[in-house]
Amino acid sequence: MKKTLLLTGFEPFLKFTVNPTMKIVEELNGQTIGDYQIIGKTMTVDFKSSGDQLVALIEELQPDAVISLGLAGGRSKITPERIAINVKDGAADNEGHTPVDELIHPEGPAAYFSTLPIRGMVEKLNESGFPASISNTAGTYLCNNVMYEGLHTIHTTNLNIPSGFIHIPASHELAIQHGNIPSWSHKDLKKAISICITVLSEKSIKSKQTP
Ligand code: PCA
Repeated sequence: MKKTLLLTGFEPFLKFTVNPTMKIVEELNGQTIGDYQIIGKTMTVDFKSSGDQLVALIEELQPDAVISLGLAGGRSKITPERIAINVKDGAADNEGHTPVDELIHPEGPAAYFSTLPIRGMVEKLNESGFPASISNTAGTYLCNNVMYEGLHTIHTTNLNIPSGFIHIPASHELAIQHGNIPSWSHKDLKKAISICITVLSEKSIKSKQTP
């Protein structure tokens, strides 16, 4: 049976005039990878509304899994995130908000672990020739915020679907604009995310078959 995957990216932010995650989710929108039909959506970089946007998409689309993507300009590898922490703090978002040491949900736990098969994703990416490693911090900016909000809503509504976040390096297009940052071709970034979705699909099948 076909399942749906909500795949989110972000609009450009700070000094980054394009966000490679946006193009990936636009191009993968409507495609099927493994068991998953992909619904691609782009979210705003806004501390006050990005979390609500993700929660609304989960309520409306009732996906069977959620993967959110974000740009980590300066990282050289694909990095599935292990953990989202209950903190908002950082540079100005696209609306000019600059929260300092704030909790995302005052009643929420300190952190949530990703429920994506992050180890399997990293292994498969490396086997396929793509540099990847697990990241132990998604930061405290919008990417952490959206990862926490997704896991929090899934946990508090007993949804029991896999959810998590993958940071990607800059595209060549961005590196040309910003000089000294590691970059990948758009084709490789998109292929790497497709591999992550394949792993999610295979791991889900396995866990269904295991008594
Ligand atoms: N990366 C930022 C926010 C949007 C994006 O693509 C982050 O790492 O928090």
